[in-house]
Amino acid sequence: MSLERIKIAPEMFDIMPPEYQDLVQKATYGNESRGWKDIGTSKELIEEHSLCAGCPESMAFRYILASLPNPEDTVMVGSTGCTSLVFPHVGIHNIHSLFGNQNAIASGLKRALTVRFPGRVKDVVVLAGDGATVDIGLDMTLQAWFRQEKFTTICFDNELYANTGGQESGLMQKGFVAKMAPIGKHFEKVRLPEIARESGCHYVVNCTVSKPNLIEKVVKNAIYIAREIGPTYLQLYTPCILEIGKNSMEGLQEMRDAEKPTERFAYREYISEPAKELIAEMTAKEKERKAALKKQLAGQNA
Ligand SMILES: Cc1ncc(C[n+]2csc(CCOP(=O)(O)OP(=O)(O)O)c2C)c(N)n1
Ligand code: SF4
Ligand SMILES: [Mg+2]
Repeated sequence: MSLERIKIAPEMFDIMPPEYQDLVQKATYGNESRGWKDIGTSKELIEEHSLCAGCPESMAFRYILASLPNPEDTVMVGSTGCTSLVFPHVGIHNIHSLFGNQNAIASGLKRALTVRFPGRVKDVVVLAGDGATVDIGLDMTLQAWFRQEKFTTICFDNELYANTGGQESGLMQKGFVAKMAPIGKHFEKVRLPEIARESGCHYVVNCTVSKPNLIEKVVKNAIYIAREIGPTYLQLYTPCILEIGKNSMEGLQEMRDAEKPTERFAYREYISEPAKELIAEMTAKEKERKAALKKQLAGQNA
């Protein structure tokens, strides 16, 4: 979907739902410098959600949607879990896959879009829980990375199966006791960021979603690198406040605690050599663009 295509024909305008009119007129589609700062001032691509009040997944969704560089031409692929409760409210094309199949679906989709729309940038972004990414979907996740499929995989890591009441996941911490895992986890949290790197991802980040500017940066990097070079992976801590017994105001502090230097969500990043070159090129171009804009503004004000 391009910006032109989502314009409403004038004779149909008044019969379109108000939410759709609002989206077409006030969303940040087509704005090159869109980002987290648009949240609250422009039409957001998510306004309601059916997650628990205060669930950090809702913040994560907002930051990610605000940071997509090309939302009109992005398709997100979701999987069953708490994340899938949000997709029906999102103003971006999205597909729900069978639990665990998300990276297989995304592979076919990305290839099909490339053939169907040659010369047009079409981004595919997988967004799924840890159960979908590392347990039931691990084969699909890894095979997509081995094949160097050009899309981004984002895992909302809440360290358990939240949507089905709290079963153990591969990304759960050792020793953690959940409602449906009463004897405590017996083995260490799977090191998926390291596995992603070994499996061919060109950009891997492990962090929390406590800082919107950081999320904007890593989402943009991940998408640009996936577009040009190959698979990218973001593992974002979005604690299940319901399962760890926190109230709706405590999710942010939980993330801040978990990102301290010795903790499991301390910021970690890997960038392959070709990806580093691409980021350097893009940074230089962005600098040029901003300088040109400044010059133009100065000219207008003179
Ligand atoms: C093929 C299949 N197996 C199992 C399920 C049941 N199921 C639904 S959600 C879920 C767990 C989701 O956990 P996760 O991916 O971590 O997402 P979260 O709910 O924690 O965000 C499971 C096992 C299913 N819907 N489909
Ligand atoms: S169960 Fe947990 S992860 Fe799911 S919506 Fe509620 S707080 Fe969020
Ligand atoms: Mg989970």
